[in-house]
Amino acid sequence: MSNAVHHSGTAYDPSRIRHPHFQGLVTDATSAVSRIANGDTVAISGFASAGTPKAFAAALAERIRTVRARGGNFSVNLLTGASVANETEAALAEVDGIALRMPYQSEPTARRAINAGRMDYVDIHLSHVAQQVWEGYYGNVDVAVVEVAAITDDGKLVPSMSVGNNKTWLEVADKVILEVNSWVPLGVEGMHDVYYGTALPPDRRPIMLTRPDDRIGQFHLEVDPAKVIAVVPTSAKDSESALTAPDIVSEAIAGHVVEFFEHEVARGRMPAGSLLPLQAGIGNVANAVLAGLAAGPFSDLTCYSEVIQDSMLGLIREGKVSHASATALALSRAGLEELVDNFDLYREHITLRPQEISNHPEIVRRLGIIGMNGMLEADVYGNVNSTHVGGTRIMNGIGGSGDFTRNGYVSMFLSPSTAKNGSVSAIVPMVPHVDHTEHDVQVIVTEHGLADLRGLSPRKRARLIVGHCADPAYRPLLHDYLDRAEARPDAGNTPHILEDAFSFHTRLAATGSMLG
Ligand code: 0RQ
Repeated sequence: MSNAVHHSGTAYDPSRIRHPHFQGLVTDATSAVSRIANGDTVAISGFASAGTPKAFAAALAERIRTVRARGGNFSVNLLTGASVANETEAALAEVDGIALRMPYQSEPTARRAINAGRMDYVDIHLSHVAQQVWEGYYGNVDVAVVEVAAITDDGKLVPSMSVGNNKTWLEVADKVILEVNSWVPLGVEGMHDVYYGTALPPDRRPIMLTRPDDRIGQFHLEVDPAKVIAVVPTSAKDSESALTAPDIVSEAIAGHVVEFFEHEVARGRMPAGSLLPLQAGIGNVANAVLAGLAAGPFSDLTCYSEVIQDSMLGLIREGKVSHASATALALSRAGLEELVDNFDLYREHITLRPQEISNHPEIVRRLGIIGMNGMLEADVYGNVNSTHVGGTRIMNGIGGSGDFTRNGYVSMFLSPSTAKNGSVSAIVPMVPHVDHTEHDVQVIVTEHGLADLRGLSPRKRARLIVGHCADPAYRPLLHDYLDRAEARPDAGNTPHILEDAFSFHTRLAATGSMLG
């Protein structure tokens, strides 16, 4: 492979940048970010650990430092698909370079800046992002920075390991910087399905996707060449998702989920063997549940989710999953190696779509998705807090969990029954922040058991959640709360003692444990 050298001195691979116009725009990241101005709204590629621009953040952070050293100020508003690679988030958050962040983050430096009030954070459903940006709630998008695997000889873009909002960013931004990452195997071409048929009301039409393996779009992203101000060659791996092997807790949760699916099949609510398309959130519990399905009696499973984790590759390889649709690949080092070594296999069984489509309420409802997401805590009636520790401090964000929970066929929340070595109960009288209401949450699962809330009144739900899901150490406290709440003359349909409802949280703040 020859490395051509552009007049700027930057080497590039002509098999990656095949169009002469784009070859003429090759430069390095430092000069590319010099076109970004203080106060700009910058929309970048990236979803979970995949497809984040590799050179942009360090170069922009350096520019911010330089401007500040001269007494100036510099920050941008940063829009993404979801979380992006931790290095990117941290590099910009460390220099307080992000004034406003949307729609999701999961990185400690950014989290601290948000909770300290130094970074504005708008935490929205991932399916809403494109629409809200088109509607102008975030003002003008000045620059898009999008990683691609290659630029074709007719000027189309081969997406890299995630699609996210890239189609929208390329359409709405005034200026575009492309990072062409030669680490991404060219074998990725053909794995994407980029749908160009979305519109704003009243011009919307049905999205004709009726199975997870349907293709409704095209392989490539499009860009107006006149908007492209720089093409930056890179060659760097996606950052790796940190996954730990399933432990006794996540395996117990997976066991309850598999048993539940068998029960649903026996009741005729789901097809035997294939079930219904699965959505699994990100993280160790979701990964363990998918791994647990490998041992279950299911075959010909499908997945319609937003991220694909390692366990999904295993299910595809074993022939248990026939097709997985998502917007990003969020893999560990071993998962990345497995994918890259076997692209021909996985390209047949994986489709990556824009997140407008992977998380689309219309499609989630039509396909009858089984939604499985994580939570910080649930209350005894089934309201779920996924985002705010103690009701005030952001953890990550709602991400896609609401898209799937509100519209899914069965909406499940999976979590260990306690956090912080048992000092925090994941089942509490009243959640101090609500992301998913009791009307949307249908099944709660912890290592101790599963509560199927469908068809039950609030009082019945409460006893089931406490009896099946709460850690046994917390059950007496929770039952006592319910006994007292139900005994009140004004107990009502959803009994609470409002002055006591947050006693778990205040006890935690006072003594360091919800028990003490
Ligand atoms: O913190 O590691 O510092 O101890 O929260 O908890 O148990 O490892 O679980 O990784 O699945 O995360 C809700 C955060 C769960 C996640 C949440 C602490 C706990 C630990 C993580 P430490 P676990 P998970 C698709 C769907 C919203 C977005 C979503 C999430 C840390 O699932 O962000 O679903 N969901 N997206 O100790 C205080 C509690 C706690 C608690 C857990 N009650 N109080 N701390 N923790 N419960 C993905 C995308 O959209 C890309």
